[in-house]
Amino acid sequence: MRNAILSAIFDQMADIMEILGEDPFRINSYRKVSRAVAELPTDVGILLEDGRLAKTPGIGKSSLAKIQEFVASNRITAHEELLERIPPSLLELLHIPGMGPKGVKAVYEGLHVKGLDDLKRVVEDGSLATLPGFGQKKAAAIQRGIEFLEKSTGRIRLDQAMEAAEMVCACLRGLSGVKRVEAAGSLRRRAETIGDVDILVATGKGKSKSRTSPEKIIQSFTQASFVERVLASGDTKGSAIIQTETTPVQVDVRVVPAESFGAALQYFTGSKQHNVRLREIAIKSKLKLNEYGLFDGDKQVAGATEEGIYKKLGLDPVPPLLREDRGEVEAARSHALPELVQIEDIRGDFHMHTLASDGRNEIEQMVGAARGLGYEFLCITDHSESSVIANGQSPKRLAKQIEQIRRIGAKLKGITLLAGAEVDILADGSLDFDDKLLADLDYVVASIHSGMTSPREKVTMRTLKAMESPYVSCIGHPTGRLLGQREAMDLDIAAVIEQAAQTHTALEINANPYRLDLKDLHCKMAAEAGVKLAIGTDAHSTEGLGLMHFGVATAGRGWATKDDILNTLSPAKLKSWLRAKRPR
Ligand code: DGT
Ligand code: CA
Ligand code: CA
Ligand code: ZN
Repeated sequence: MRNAILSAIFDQMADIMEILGEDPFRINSYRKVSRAVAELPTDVGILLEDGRLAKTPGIGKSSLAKIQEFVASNRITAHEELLERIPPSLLELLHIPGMGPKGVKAVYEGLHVKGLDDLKRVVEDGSLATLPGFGQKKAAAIQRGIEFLEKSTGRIRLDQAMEAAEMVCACLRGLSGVKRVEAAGSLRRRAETIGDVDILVATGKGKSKSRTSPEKIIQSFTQASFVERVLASGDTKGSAIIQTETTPVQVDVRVVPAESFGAALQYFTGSKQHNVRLREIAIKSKLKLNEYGLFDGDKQVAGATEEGIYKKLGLDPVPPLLREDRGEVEAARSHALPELVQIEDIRGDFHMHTLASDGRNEIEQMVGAARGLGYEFLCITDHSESSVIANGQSPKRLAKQIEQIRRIGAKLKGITLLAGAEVDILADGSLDFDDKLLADLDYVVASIHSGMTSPREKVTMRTLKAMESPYVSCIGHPTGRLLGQREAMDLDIAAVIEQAAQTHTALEINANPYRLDLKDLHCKMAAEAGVKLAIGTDAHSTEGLGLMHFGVATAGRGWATKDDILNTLSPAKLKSWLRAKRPR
């Protein structure tokens, strides 16, 4: 997507200027543009043309001119000029944990380091440790950072981060004197990918012999069996790479006294941008906000709880899912924060596979698992014929499965079994089954599983056309991305949302942590346009139904309330919602 490339260019311009030691004001403004562009809902070209881009906060006149140049020619002269002023390999160093633009500037100027090999050399010969501002400890941290970078692939998925957090939390919760253990950072905000896991530990007041000291708490973490490598181990802070089932994960643990726990939790939950806004508000009220508390001079006026801090700043408490500086601070001030959908509101699941296609369990087993989750409905959606590798069903097999579903459903009490299918959207936008068969289903999720790299016009046309069918209830995993594996299709998401609104079609939030598709920002756009969102786990086994919470978190990050989510309807209301699109 063009916006992502443009955002990265502005970020890189800021990095280079910082390495060159240029005007901090301009550096900061480029960072702002980078972020603003990354969050634009629509292609920059379109927003530029209709004048909306000029009105976007954070994008000034000179940046606008650069964006114009980019849209017209796919390049920015100022960017290319900046690139010529430093060795290109210098930018690689920014990926090393512990090396920011300032660090790169220092090694470039002080030791003539031009790339990774140079940096390794100055680490090994000891000259980095003698460079002002570095020292033994920092040099060692950078050495470990280099090793980590060479082994790791960068950001991890939410489920992987959660697994790591659970391992560490479990090991810390048992210690005496530990009052609370919570995950903070991007994990607490349920961001779609996670850089590292941040864990906070609260200890009780005063000293007692039986109580574990903060230093001992950190040691319990760094000496745990799952730790692969210790990056840092201090009095109140430790950092290590731990090995989960699928990936190494960096975990930071910090120990704070109970009276500062709320402040620390607020600070380390972030996001950084959200915190910057809060600090500005504090300063305006002549207060000081940091990870130890909210202070009036030397007096702590809040800090034990997060709510206390928000309240003292004149804000309603902001749910962690919303802390991205996307309007939540303003909403908190005017008591207009949305009441986000909760997992308890969810009455059923829309997307799952059984042995009939590529799932691992029988329909009856899926029903049992759904009951166990307290659901009132579930919908079986096996693949259609064109999905050959997924053992998609022929029309004949589907017809038989519908009969089977009706038979099983008729005997059930307290839970409604819906007959559905995940139907492929074919290359021309037509559907894999004919209308007569589709009409026998209660729910149809239509998905693209092929030709995902086709141009924007093509993938968008296919999606829009599928929604024209009166039998398509929902578009499945609309952008097709797989986090860390496959880019999203170049879909015109605004057009898809408009069509969904016009045609009474829901859009899926696929809850699988590889997908989270629609993603948060797209969910927000859809909900604002009045489009209903259907959360589906895309379960391929009974356990898969347990992924629902990832979808609910994504919905929440998209500011979705109960009303926006189809899963919160009773079976009766749901059926009438689904019938509304169909011919009478
Ligand atoms: P990640 O790890 O990249 O997925 O994202 P975060 O948000 O977990 O970021 P991380 O681990 O670097 O820092 C955790 C939180 O600490 C972050 O969300 C906000 C806070 N924080 C870190 N550095 C700064 C800073 O320079 N200024 C402010 N205001 N907050 C910071
Ligand atoms: Ca983090
Ligand atoms: Ca961190
Ligand atoms: Zn599926």
